[in-house]
This record gives sequence, structure tokens and C-alpha cells, in this order.
Amino acid sequence: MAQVGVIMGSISDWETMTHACDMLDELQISYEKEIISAHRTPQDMATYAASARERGLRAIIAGAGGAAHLPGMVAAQTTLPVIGVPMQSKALDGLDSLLSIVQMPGGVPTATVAIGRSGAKNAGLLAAQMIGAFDGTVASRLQEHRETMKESVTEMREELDK
Ligand code: RP5
Repeated sequence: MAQVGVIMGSISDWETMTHACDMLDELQISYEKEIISAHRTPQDMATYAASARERGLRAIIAGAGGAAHLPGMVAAQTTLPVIGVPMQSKALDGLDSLLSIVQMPGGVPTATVAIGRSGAKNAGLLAAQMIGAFDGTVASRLQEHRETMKESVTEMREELDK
């Protein structure tokens, strides 16, 4: 059973959202992925959000671009934590996506990560951290990931000293 739902408004978002899935793969967190559009398939969005908890999901990662309603509208229809990933849109370089997601009115929190690839990666990590708060095995994997990052800096320092 999937623990995390990864949804996106368009196939054009996949090249970004794949980084969230890569992170979940690395941390051995089960996930499902789907294209659900807030404006093109609003009924699918409602059904997905309303059924997410009973289907066993623990968190949802939602990527969208432009007037990016998907994360907030999903968050409005579930009490699971929702993490919004702003796509780096062509017209406004993702500032439109970011502001659309981050400026949720009080009452329906939608966690918002950075624009684009880094945000997608962090969304995967953040979902894992939400699960890791109650799962020691996942918490250990997250700690290992931090150690690996630390070691990469040691390698950078050695490279600098060459
Ligand atoms: C949003 O519109 C999607 O999330 C995507 O980022 C953006 C553009 O969609 P396409 O025109 O590429 O399908 O719904």
C-alpha cells in the first residue's frame, strides 16, 4: 500500500516531480503517482483528496505550475499533510506557482517547498520526515542520508585542497 501520493497537474511537471519520487525510492517509502489537474479534472481531484486517508496515504506531494491551485485545493479536502511543489513556469519562472501555493489563507495549511527540482527533492524528504516522526526505520534512513551529505562535503574539501 502506498504511503505517499505524488500528484501533478500535467505530464510536463513530471521531469520535476520525478525528483520527489527518486527521493522516496532512495528512502524506501512506497508511493503512487498520478496526473490530476485542478482545472481540467476537478472531480478527480476531489475524489483523490477525499479518499486519500482511507486508502492509507500518510502525506500528499502535489506539484503544479502557473495559477497552481492543485496543492491548496487538495489540502482543502483532506486532513493529511499536503506539500506543494511550485513548477518553474516559463512565463514567470515559477514565481507565479510559488505565490499561488504558499499564500494559503489561514485554516488550510499547505507546506510549500522551493521552486523546481530542489523543491521536488525536498518534498520527497519532507514527506519521509513526516513518516519518520512515527517510524524509527524511516528515521534511521533519514539519518543515513544526512551522513552521506556530510561525507560529500568532506570530499569537496579534499578536492579543494588538491
Ligand atoms: C498546470 O499547468 C500544470 O501543473 C503545469 O505546470 C501547467 C502547464 O500545463 P501543460 O500546459 O504543460 O499541460 O496545470
